[in-house]
Amino acid sequence: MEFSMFTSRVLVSFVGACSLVALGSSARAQNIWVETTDAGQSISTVQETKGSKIDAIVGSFGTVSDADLYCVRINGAYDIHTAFNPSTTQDTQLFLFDKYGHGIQANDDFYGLQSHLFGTLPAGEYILGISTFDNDPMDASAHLIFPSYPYNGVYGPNAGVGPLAFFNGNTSVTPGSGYQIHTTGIAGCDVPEPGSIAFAVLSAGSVVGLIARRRKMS
Ligand SMILES: [Ca+2]
Ligand SMILES: [Ca+2]
Ligand SMILES: [Ca+2]
Repeated sequence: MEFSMFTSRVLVSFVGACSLVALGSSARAQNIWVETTDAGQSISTVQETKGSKIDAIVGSFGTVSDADLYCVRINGAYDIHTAFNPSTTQDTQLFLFDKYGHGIQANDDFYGLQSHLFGTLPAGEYILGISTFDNDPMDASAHLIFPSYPYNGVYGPNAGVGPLAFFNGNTSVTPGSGYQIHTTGIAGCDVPEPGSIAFAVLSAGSVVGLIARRRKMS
């Protein structure tokens, strides 16, 4: 609830897309990704986040059928949960997919109606999704990607389902309602793969070596 004093609109004007903000009496530094326009709800319209460490994602549900997908990087342990302003009681759902849209984990109700994902994943890009009950991710054959009942379960994907194709289901969310996703172990998608850094260093070394060899030969 550390962000309750801010609305997402204030955050947009105050911190821009991703900034360092001191929040609350503890004045802890927080890197907050603010939804830029509306994050998409298909694999081709996932919103790319930026930053070496993201402590929270702040956005809003523009319509009753709005779902938002964010590209994030995870490298090991992660913990992701929702929290709304105390004045609202939206019923969130959280989803984690691989970068191709295959389901990894989902939860609807963990803390009351709020949602919680946690675990450990190999280093890579993932898609973090949020919607409100009962707007669920479906595959191309209109199968639910995740079980949805009991609502408090933290689920892996249903057997035999394909990647995310669309969201489907009725919600009672008030259009324009804001959400806050608190994240631990999450970075932006602009952070390069550890392997690609090593490759870049090796490539740079190879170029230097090649130049040195050519100078010796000339
Ligand atoms: Ca949105
Ligand atoms: Ca959206
Ligand atoms: Ca919920």
